[in-house]
Amino acid sequence: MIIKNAEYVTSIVTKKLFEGNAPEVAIAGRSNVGKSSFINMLTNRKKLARSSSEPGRTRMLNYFSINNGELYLVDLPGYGYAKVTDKERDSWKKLIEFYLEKSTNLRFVFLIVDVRHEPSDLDLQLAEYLTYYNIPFVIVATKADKLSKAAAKSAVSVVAKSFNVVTDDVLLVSSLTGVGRDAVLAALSSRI
Ligand SMILES: Nc1nc2c(ncn2[C@@H]2O[C@H](COP(=O)(O)OP(=O)(O)O)[C@@H](O)[C@H]2O)c(=O)[nH]1
Ligand SMILES: [Mg+2]
Repeated sequence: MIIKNAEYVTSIVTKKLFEGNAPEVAIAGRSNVGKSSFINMLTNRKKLARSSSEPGRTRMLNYFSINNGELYLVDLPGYGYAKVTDKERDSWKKLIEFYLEKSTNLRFVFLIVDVRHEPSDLDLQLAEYLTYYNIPFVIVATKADKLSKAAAKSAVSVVAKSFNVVTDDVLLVSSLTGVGRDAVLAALSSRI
């Protein structure tokens, strides 16, 4: 697909969905893994989804409209950030689960991991959760620019093995350089 334009639509902080009339694709992953940067890279907009050096601060679901409402990208709150209270963590989890279970327009989830690290238990739990609810997901290994080509290739196989998928099912991207952007857009086209 070709992304011609993108704009911020709304955020939700409570269990009240935004009901647009278009397919939705959610972006999930640990806090600071690069979710917002991934959205910025896809949309060619440096500051559309705010990328922050202060992890764990996205407490909302943020909706972005692509091509004037052809599609919505939904930036989910990141998980796994240590410096939050149990109560906060619990309310984010409930919000994410509410969205994943109740959104009728959700087509699939981009599950973002850092290519340099083995997926965490929380990443694997999310994959299991999505499988349980029959929500398709595409694994994206980001920050490819931080490794050499060869190292990135073997890191992708580690990620694939953890999720029990083949390496072709893991999209290697860099939001810094735009590597992998075409493959992500192809995944979008074929799944919405
Ligand atoms: N080198 C590099 N840095 C990245 C990449 N993606 C994100 N980052 C950096 O990682 C940090 C967290 O990114 P952000 O998009 O805010 O993560 P989020 O919390 O998952 O939304 C920021 O400092 C980004 O600049 C990437 O592909 N390459
Ligand atoms: Mg973010």
